[in-house]
Amino acid sequence: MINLYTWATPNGRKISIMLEELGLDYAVSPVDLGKREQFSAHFSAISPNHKIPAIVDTSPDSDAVVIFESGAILTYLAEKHGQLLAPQGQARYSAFEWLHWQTSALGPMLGQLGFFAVRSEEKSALAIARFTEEADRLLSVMEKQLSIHAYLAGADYSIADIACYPWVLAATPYLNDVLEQSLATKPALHRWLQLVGERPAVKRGMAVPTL
Ligand SMILES: N[C@@H](CCC(=O)N[C@@H](CS)C(=O)NCC(=O)O)C(=O)O
Repeated sequence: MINLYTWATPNGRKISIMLEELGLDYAVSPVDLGKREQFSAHFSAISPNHKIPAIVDTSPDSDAVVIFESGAILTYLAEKHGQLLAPQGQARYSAFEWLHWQTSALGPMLGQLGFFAVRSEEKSALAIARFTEEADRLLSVMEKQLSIHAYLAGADYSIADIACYPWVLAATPYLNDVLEQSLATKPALHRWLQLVGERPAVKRGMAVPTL
């Protein structure tokens, strides 16, 4: 059985989508970030960076595994089950490119933009301009890729799409004030959002955790 430590955020939902896509039985342990449960002794032993998502896999078919960082978890699950990641060649490494691009660039930039433009009481024009510009640049990179290929890593849906989808979906309403113009000029991105969003496993994964 896999135990998923998660919360109602884009990073957490990447993993519930993946588990739903694979059709695995899993338990959900909500980590209430508002109550600072990410700093509890129990969770710190699983995720020393104090962030969700993390998994503990005690399935009888392999040795017990504990993993934090969404990119590592997606790679582990894809390799273990031989799905959603090409076994070799360009498609495999394209999936890794976009997966790492998401965790190192798209996620952090949209996260910082959300902090400065929405959550922070003090509004810094310089910070908002900087992160809006960078978020727009990244979304344009994605738009270009998706205007050439059906999915981020090429012709097939992969862990790269799973990593990016909850972030782009969240940005469309949450960051609409600052990204409206950017999002309005990205038809391929909207095509992809709809294509990925209509998958039954994605719908189920986006509803985890139930609060
Ligand atoms: N690079 C990490 C980022 C994880 C992350 O930022 N998680 C957020 C929720 S979306 C979190 O746990 N925040 C708690 C905190 O910052 O205290 C990943 O991809 O797993």
